[in-house]
Amino acid sequence: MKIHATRPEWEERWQALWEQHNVYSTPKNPKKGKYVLDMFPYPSAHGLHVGHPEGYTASDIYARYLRHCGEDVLHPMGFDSFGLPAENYAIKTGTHPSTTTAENIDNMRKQIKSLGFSYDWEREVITSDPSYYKWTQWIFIKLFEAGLAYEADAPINWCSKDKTGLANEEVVNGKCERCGTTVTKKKIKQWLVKITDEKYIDRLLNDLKDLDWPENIKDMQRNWIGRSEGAEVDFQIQSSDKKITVFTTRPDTLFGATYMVLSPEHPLVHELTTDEQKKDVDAYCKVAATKSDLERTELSKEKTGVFSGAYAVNPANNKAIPIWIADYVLASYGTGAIMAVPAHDSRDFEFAKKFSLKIIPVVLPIDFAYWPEPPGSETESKKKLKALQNEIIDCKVCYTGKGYAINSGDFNGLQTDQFKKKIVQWLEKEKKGESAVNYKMRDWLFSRQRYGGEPIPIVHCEKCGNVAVFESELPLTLPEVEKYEPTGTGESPLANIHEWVNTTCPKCGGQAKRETNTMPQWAGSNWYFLRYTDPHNDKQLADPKKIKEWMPVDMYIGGAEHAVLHLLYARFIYKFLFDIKVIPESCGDEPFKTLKNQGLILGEDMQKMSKSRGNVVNPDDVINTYGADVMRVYEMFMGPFEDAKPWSMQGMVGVKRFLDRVRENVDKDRVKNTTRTDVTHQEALFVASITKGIENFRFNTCVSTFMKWINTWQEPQYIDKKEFEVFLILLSPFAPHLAEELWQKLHGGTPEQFTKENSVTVQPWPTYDQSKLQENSFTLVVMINGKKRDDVEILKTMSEEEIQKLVLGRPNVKKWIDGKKIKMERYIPEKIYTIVVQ
Ligand code: ANZ
Ligand code: ZN
Repeated sequence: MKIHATRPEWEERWQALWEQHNVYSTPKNPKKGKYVLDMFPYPSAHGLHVGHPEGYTASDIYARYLRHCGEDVLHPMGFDSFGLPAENYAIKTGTHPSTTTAENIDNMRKQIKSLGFSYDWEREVITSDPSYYKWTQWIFIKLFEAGLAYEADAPINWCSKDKTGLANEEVVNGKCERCGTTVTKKKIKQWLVKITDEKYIDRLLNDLKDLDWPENIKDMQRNWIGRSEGAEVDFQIQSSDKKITVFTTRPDTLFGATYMVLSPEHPLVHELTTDEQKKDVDAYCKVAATKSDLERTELSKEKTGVFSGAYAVNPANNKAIPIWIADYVLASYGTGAIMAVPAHDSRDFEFAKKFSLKIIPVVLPIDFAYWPEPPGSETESKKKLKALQNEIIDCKVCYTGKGYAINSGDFNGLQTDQFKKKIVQWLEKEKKGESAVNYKMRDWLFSRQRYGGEPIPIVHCEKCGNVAVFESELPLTLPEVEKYEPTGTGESPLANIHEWVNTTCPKCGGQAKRETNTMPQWAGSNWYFLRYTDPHNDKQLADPKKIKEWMPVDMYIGGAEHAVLHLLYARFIYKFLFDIKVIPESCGDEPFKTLKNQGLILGEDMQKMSKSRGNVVNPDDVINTYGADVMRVYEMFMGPFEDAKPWSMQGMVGVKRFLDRVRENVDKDRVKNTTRTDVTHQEALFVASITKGIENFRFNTCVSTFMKWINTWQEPQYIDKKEFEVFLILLSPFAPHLAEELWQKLHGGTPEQFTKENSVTVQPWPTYDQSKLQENSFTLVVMINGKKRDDVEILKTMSEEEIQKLVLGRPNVKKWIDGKKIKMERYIPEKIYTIVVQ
């Protein structure tokens, strides 16, 4: 659909005046400041996509609303600007990454500014700026000093095309997230950050419960941390003095452990494999090394494995059980070895069936609480239970639920939870095991073999080992290089700059070499919100006094794709900075009080927007044709903020018409001064609905309310100026340019007379008497032919006749009854209005 339109001329005019008059500068010395934060963008060459303005408009509405309410607000923006694309471009063209990045930032800043957001640009932060990454490096040194950043020789995910190590989260389905190359393992020296440290991991888990975040995001973090309670149990290897320790969440099934499995990478594999089995085992381990963890653990995958020839002793009953090697057991979880209980673990069950291994049932269900099929009558339920128990006893099914113990010696009859406790006590007494907790989360891989990142401020000295550079030498800046390609040997291009690499040891003054790996992109994004509180400080990361004025963030808005990693890393770093007293005590140790996730904006075809599908909407096109206000209001009107929703040109044109109609009231001189000083009851209802809508992030309902509101302005009547002013103040967070234009017109203000004080953006939020509203009105639901079609706010003072007239005149009702015969109408006072039409 094409309609003729141009961007309203006043939008750029007001943007310039707002900037000139510092309308959005952050208040100094706030008493109780409110911090409204967006996830800052990566300055990509493609510029903004329509998803950016969705979150930024929501946060802008919220920030503007808080200002109208008299709050001191911090609302900043910046750029997360280290990243692979600029570097890959440098490899292709030779253009320095910092040049490309600066151009992309300039372009993106311009685009963001064109939407009229109320950011305080004085506080912009850019993570690749040395004055910023000085403090990213400083944090690293603090982590290093606290023993939380360490070097380790570890197998890393290796992408042979990008020639770099990848974090687990950058590997998708065993392939490199960026280029799709199958990821292999390679061992090199890496820096890791100890996010699993016992001082942090349980805080990261437990503190989630007090956060005002979407529950699904909290669950994703919980699953990522993956805490399991259970036990470690030792199994003696037959005719050897070695033992195998396993981690199990079901120590109560110990008597049912009929074999063991080691992961192919387990250090004991080669030691215990017998000569006859050696060839098979070696061949098996070689193949396993090429598979990703995901491929190995996929449930649907046919199980593979090989017998080691060796046996271990089950500590519960002293029976010898065979030791197998199989890749469904991962080296990186628990102890890398398991006791297999095929009767009660489905992976083990499948494996045992395939290799004809023994199955001993040790748990029988007591009731159906753990069984998916709900029973019918009581006798039927008993029959079913009996049948199930028989199937378990006959090893026909694998039962993973709880129940009571059988085939478990003295423990027979115990129920699962009780059994777990008792057997752990027994194991501890016999010195054959102990209770244990395991986490899925691994330490955070904190180095990249790339040019584009903060240099890790460490020096390797033969005498002193790893030494941090002097803080006074920060920032340790990136040197100029000729070639940006990773060396392909696992080193970064910095390794080739000998003048830079060769240095002296800060401790002993002897010859030493600089660390040549750089930090991952997360390094700059896990603390940027602190820098906004004091962005130009060159003595401290931020003055604790300033941090105290704003932290914690009151409202954090961004995409759900950051649900796990960014938010987890940021929480960890914040807790660490809290512990070392960079964050004042009174701020608490959680950075983000409330979190909101925006939904994905899809193409008109309901598919994800992508170049190849040709369904991408370019924000610049929309702004240049319809203007920033249409873009803003439309994106809020599309649907509930958190939901995925398709773009619709038609919907956008509808929003344009709505804003045009608002403006025409002023153009046609329909707004008149009256003697009224107070808001009417009807207006109060609108104010209440919009206020609630903003507070609950129901911006789409706010826009509907605005539309309903202007429908009440029937010609030829005039609109009361007081009411129109209230309307403009409420509209201002959504469509700030139009609101300012009309506000100034109504008050005869010219651009020359403009000051911050007479701007619509600083007018107090209209108040209304909440109690009066509830006392005096109720919501009436209108049902037409059995379907809810409308709800109407009704004053208690209205007569039944007036209510009937109001209901039948509503656009949402007329739509369904016009041209039809009304067969029945019924009014249930203060509840439902029912209409049946033919
Ligand atoms: C015996 C057993 C019996 C198990 C039973 C389960 C059920 P979560 O809950 O995810 O922590 N396991 C332990 N280490 C493993 C590894 N490195 N690779 C693959 N599997 C491993 O899972 C813990 C359970 O996963 C452990 O409890 C172990 O199997 C298995 F009826 O031990 B169980
Ligand atoms: Zn030294």
